[in-house]
Amino acid sequence: MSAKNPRVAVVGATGAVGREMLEVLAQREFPASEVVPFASSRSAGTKVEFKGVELTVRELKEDSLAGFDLALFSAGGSTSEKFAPLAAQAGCVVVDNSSAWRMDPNCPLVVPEVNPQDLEWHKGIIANPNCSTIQMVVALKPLHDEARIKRIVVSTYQAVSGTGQKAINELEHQVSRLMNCQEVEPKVYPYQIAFNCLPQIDVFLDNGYTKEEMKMVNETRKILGDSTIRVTATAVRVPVFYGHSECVNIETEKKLTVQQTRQLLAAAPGVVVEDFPEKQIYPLAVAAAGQDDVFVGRIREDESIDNGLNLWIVADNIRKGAALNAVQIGEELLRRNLLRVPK
Ligand code: 25A
Ligand code: L14
Repeated sequence: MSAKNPRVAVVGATGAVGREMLEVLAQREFPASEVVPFASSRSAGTKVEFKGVELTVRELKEDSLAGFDLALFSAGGSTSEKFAPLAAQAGCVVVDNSSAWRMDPNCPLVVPEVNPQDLEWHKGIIANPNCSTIQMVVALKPLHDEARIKRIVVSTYQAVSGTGQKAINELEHQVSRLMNCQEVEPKVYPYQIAFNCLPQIDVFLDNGYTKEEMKMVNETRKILGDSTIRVTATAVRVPVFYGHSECVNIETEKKLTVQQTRQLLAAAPGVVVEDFPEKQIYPLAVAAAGQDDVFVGRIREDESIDNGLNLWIVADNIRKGAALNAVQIGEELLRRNLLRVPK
């Protein structure tokens, strides 16, 4: 093995995000000497596809990640809490997609277009942010740099794929049963998700917000490196398979016109402006699905305050929101010669 051609493990490789990680590693020709899929004992022995070849999924055990240079984790928080420190101790750098390490002061929380410099101080575990947070900060970073954002009010319209393969199956199943006048019994979500909107993502906290909403508040401040930004969020599950949409209102210190905002966004890495109201052109979840960029449209001045803007921000939650961002972190680690666990 060598850090130039790293051995890469994908943990949670049978899940919605894990399979996309394999896909993105292949598409971007990540210079791995080997890629090995891991999952729980339930899936050990099953096959996943990588570059047209069937790989056999291995069970993740305590000593599995010794000898790997990089492990991309997407197997839930409890798996990450247990196995990420073991991997780092064995010299394998972890990029973790769960919420377990995101707010840990020893773990950088990174979106490569926004704060790649935070990779410099990693100690072996790097956290991949929440999907809704990633797409929002990619679009807001250039506006914050230019005009300093004071306050963000965001409402999300989140796809079921964020919850994993079982939720994708549940929406499909409920739609087909309801179309046949059959009753549905919710399993993954507390209520019927087909033809419905659920104002709850993840569990409720003591302050009345959901955990997903508070992730957006805390992660946004950590990634932008500005604890003074005020953020308030409402996270809603909608019956969409792939692609999170967000209605984002910002208040800035300096005024930004619509024209300036479009120019700043058009020049920003990873952002595509789709904003022609006269032609009814704006970002759509079904169009963003399978794409790498963050799409922004419906750019309007908030006429109720002096320096305010409204934006509609859409991205593929499984790609930029999870798998792609994790692989981009791997690429940036290689570029900066940081694919090693500091002593
Ligand atoms: O609540 P938690 O713990 O935080 O977990 C939340 C879940 O949300 C997803 C992810 O689900 C996670 O498990 N998730 C987390 N962060 C996410 C994010 N930012 C996110 N999704 C989107 N964005 P998932 O379905 O994507 O992935 C689950 C993977 O984790 C593996 N796993 C679980 N426990 C593990 C483990 N791996 C190693 N060690 C452990 N202890 C899990 O493996 C899966 O790969 P598995 O063996 O349990 O998977 C088998 C089940 O996967 C489903 N499935 C897979 N492929 C398909 C499929 N179903 C239908 N069609 C398929 N093609 C089956 O249900 C199967 O039983
Ligand atoms: O913190 O949509 O990455 O259910 C895990 C659950 C993202 C959203 C995280 C969902 C979340 C996801």
